[in-house]
This record gives sequence, C-alpha cells and structure tokens, in this order.
Amino acid sequence: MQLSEIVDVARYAIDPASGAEYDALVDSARAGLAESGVCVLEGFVRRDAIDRIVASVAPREASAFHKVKQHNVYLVADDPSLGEHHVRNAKETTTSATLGYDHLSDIAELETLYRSPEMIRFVAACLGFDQLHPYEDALSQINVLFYPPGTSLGWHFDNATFTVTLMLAEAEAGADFEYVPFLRTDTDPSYDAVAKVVAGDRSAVKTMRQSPGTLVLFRGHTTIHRVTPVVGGSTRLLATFIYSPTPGTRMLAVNQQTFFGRVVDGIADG
Ligand SMILES: O=C(O)CCC(=O)C(=O)O
Ligand SMILES: [Fe+2]
Repeated sequence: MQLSEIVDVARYAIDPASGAEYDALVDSARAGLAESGVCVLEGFVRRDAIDRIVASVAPREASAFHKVKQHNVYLVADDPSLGEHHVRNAKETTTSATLGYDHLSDIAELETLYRSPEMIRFVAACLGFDQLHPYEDALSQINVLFYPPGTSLGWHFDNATFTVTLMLAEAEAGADFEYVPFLRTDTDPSYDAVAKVVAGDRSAVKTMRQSPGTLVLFRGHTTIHRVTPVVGGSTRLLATFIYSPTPGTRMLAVNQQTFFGRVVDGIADG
C-alpha cells in the first residue's frame, strides 16, 4: 500500500522533495511543539483510509485490556516519604482500554503509516530527531485506545518524551482532551502547579479538538493531560504510534503489564 493512499499528500507536503512547502510544514510543526507542546495536523489521514481502519479495529474491542486503574499523575511508583495526600501520590482514575499490536498487525493502513520511511522521517524532523525507529516488542509498536461510553483518562504526564497519535473515532460528546503545556520540567515536578490543576483550577487548561484523521505530535512528558468522560453511545478510538530514537527498543515488561494486562517479550527490568 502506498503512503499517498492514506495521507492527504495534497494538503500535507511530508516529502522533503516538496522543498519550500515541506520546510514550512516542518517549521510550523516545530513552532507548535515549542510553544504549546503540541502539533495538530487536522485531516492528515484521508477519510476513506480512516473508515477502513475503523471498520477493522472497532470489532476488536473485546480483545482490548479493559481496566479500572488508579495511578498518580507522574505514572511512577508512589513516594511514601511524602504521604498519601501529597500531590505526588494523589490518585487519578483511568478506565480506557488498550489493544496491543499483536491484534493490529494485519491492518495495512496502520502498518504503512507506522513503518513508511517517509512518514518516520517527517515525524522525526518535526520532533527534532535525526532518526526514529519503530519499537520491537510484540505489544507496544502500534496500539489503539478504546474509550467506551462513560470511560475516561485521568490527569497524567506520559513516561515517553513524545507521542504520535491518530484520531480514529470521536465520542458523540464529552471526551475533551485537556492539557496544560509544560507544567513541569525534567528536573522540577512542579508540585504546587500540578496540585492546582488536579484540584480543578481551570485557568491554564487548554482543550484540543481532534476530528477523525487528525495526527497529533505531543510532548506529554512535560505537559499534563487528561480525557474527560465519554458521553453518548459511541466509543472513542485513538491509535498511538510508538517510536524510539534508538533501534531495537522494546517496552519494559512492567509497562506492558500496566497497559496491556499481559507481557509478551517485554524487557524484564529497567
Ligand atoms: O486518548 C488520548 O487522547 C490521550 C491518550 C494518552 O494520553 C495516553 O495514552 O497517554
Ligand atoms: Fe498520555
């Protein structure tokens, strides 16, 4: 399958051979990421390709890992020295479900998007990497989040420094993607600022709209984010593409267990 059958290449000049048009696209993506931690490429994937992906993915909901998960916003083990009421340990709830790559590898549109050298080069250029590489464990490479009615994703900072996501199906209502850009740094957990957001302070909260076909590059490690509960009868579907600057990367077994409820060739410890 050709990438041009999937990506709207008339709208998005992802090939460096396009010259000035390509440069402008990469520059604006970099500017968005630097300013607000996010680059939103609406209509990046063609509607007919999205329809085919959804037709393949939606019936597989029962194979996804459905869970009610309590986690702190930093997605790391609690720090008992700070006490259970400290924002470092305060609990958020996540109820979305995750379908692993071993249930998705036959979907040609997702494979082509994820592995095409042209697509990887474009994503790397926007994010400021010389090169990116697909993950190599059996579960993480491409995964799909299912948000059935009533489910949500609690406030958190991602473990990964960046994510690449593709909106497949929106909820009828609710399911707002909310975020506060650059709330923490790699060295400062910003407890006071995080505590305000988690307690409901809306003053710095932004909302991102994503229609089906929107590709998002996101700096989720420093940008706190959540998805509010899905309202209405339909399920929200989001594909995530996982890349590493280093070839041969596999997800840690402990993270596979958290996200997929099972371990398949994950790395035993970190
Ligand atoms: O569902 C979304 O839009 C965001 C998902 C997310 O933040 C995550 O999986 O870490
Ligand atoms: Fe996240």
